[in-house]
Amino acid sequence: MRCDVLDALRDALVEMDMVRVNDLVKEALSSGFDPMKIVEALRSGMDEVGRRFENGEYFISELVMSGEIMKRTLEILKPHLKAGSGSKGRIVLGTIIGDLHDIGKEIIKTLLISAGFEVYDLGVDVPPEKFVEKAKEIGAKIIGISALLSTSIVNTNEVIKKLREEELRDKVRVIVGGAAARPWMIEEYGLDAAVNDAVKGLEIVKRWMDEDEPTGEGS
Ligand code: B12
Repeated sequence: MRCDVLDALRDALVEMDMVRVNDLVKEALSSGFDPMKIVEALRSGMDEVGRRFENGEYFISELVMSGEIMKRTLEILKPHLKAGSGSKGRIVLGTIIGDLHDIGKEIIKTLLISAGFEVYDLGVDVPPEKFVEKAKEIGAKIIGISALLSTSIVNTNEVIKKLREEELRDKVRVIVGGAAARPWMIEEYGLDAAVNDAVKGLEIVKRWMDEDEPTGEGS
């Protein structure tokens, strides 16, 4: 089914019309749209910006500009993402080394906090050992990694190797998200999950937290 406000929002982001994006987000919220549907419309706009960049139609300046609009818009949406209560557990989060993209990371972080998780955000360009050190320090059972560049995604395997070295692999689960995340990485890199959708990622994390200790790789 066509949805005019969300389609218009996507187009306004692609055209980098910040004022219109702002107005349409407010209109969508007051019309009762699920905030995650709004996020997905914006993400689809970002995908189109990425396609235009690949085709040589857009340049770095457009990537920067669309990123800025997306970040500002996220600030409007954050208070509308459902609030939870109590601590459901600790999660270490960050964007893998070599990668500076952080918009998707901010979205999953907001969802996790809203669902009641304690999130330790290490930022962007995070070396594999930092994820593991932090998880060890705070006793986190989950590491969440954001990865958008195909050149950096392989570094998620280093997190797994480090966990094995520290004999923590059976205690900590690793989920990778972001535009570069693909299911084949689960087997290839020894991850527990790979998704490019924050809502699916949140469901997986909640399920893990409801279960007992992890049973091993790929569980
Ligand atoms: C905005 C943008 C930028 C901005 C980033 C601003 C910022 N603060 O993040 C800037 C300008 C800095 C940038 C730079 C570059 N970029 Co860029 N960028 C993009 C763009 C257009 C949008 C990314 C985005 O924010 N999407 C919206 C968010 C919401 O989507 P998302 O990250 O996928 O997140 C969702 C889910 O995946 C999930 N999620 C995300 N993380 C996590 C983590 C967990 C644990 C979970 C569970 C879920 C989850 O939640 C979100 C909501 O559902 C993409 C295009 C694309 N299709 O992704 C290119 C893109 C990622 N960039 C690309 C490139 C090439 C670059 C540069 C190398 C360009 C250059 N020549 O310098 C540099 C790299 C810099 C670096 N070292 O990181 C390529 C990567 C190609 C590839 N296959 O490797 C893309 C795909 C564009 C393209 N089609 O060519 N970029």
